[in-house]
Amino acid sequence: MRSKVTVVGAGNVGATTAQRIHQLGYADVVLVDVVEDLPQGKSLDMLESGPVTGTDALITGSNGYEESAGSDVVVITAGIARRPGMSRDDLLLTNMRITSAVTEEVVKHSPDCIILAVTNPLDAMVQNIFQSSGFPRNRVFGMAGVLDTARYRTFIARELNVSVDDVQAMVLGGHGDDMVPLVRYTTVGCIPLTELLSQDRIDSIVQRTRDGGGEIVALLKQGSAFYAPSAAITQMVQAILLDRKRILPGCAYLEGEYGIDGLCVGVPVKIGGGGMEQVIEISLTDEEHAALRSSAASVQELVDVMASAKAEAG
Ligand code: A3D
Repeated sequence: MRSKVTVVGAGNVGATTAQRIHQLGYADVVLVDVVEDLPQGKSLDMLESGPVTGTDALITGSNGYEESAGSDVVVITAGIARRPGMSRDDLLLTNMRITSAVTEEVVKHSPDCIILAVTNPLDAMVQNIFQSSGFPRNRVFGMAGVLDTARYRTFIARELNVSVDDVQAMVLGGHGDDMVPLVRYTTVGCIPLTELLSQDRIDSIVQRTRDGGGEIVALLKQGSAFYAPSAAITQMVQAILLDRKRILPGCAYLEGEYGIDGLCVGVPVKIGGGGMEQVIEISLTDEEHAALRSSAASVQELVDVMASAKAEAG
């Protein structure tokens, strides 16, 4: 029996994610969106690629949640994407309302699922989905660090003209301008990055990583990145479905780890069949720790804005 994965939001990220997961062949996929006929059309198109790509997995589109019932994993990409000149904060309250409504349906139809949140602003949406779901923290977490790390690894591999496979790295913190690439833990074929590149070059790669989302938005003119994001989501979904126990950066609800309590922040986690099975605590220098705290403070500001809006709405 194949696993079942629902992807909510059939836009650029959701549809590309559905395509990647469907093509793996070991999970049936349900694609949900509010736009009439859109998820049905995209799913049928993907289903018809099966004979060519060699997958027997099913993929179905829907404007409701009945078809999604009993999903093992639900990926939430529903929301409004960031447009040029728009800050992540502008998206906050609209996407909060969208993700709250989506979560209610997901919990009703798939009470045992693992939710992977993707909608921006990521950390705040993970917090909102976690609180709205009532699920334990291992079953609600977010994708951002795998994407940020992929960008960082790409820039390092291109700079040194080496395989991306040999660049090991981890980006922590919130998915925003104050993310925390851990240069001290970055290695290339086991060699510390600091032995291979000057501080100036490292600083410029770190800055380009921080600006990575904006760089794509500026080039695309409309919409935001989706190829690398969907690859990152698929890696996390695979880690769950195949119980791989991968150590990856993920946005998790912290309960005192790293001195942060009651907030969703990007940290190293173990991902397997149980979802976010463990928060991995690594030692940080005072400077790295201060950067993580400052990143968490930015997330807290958004969480406070959401709490005020919810209180006002009664
Ligand atoms: P887009 O192509 O606009 O797709 C969003 C889809 O969500 C649209 O098809 C909408 O119709 C749909 N939608 C809106 N409201 C609902 C609802 N209530 N129920 C179901 N579907 C709904 O955007 P995108 O696919 O490019 O991006 C999706 C989200 O992911 C945005 O919030 C992005 O900012 C975010 N994103 C996050 C990352 C991270 O690394 C965290 C990366 C890329 C995109």
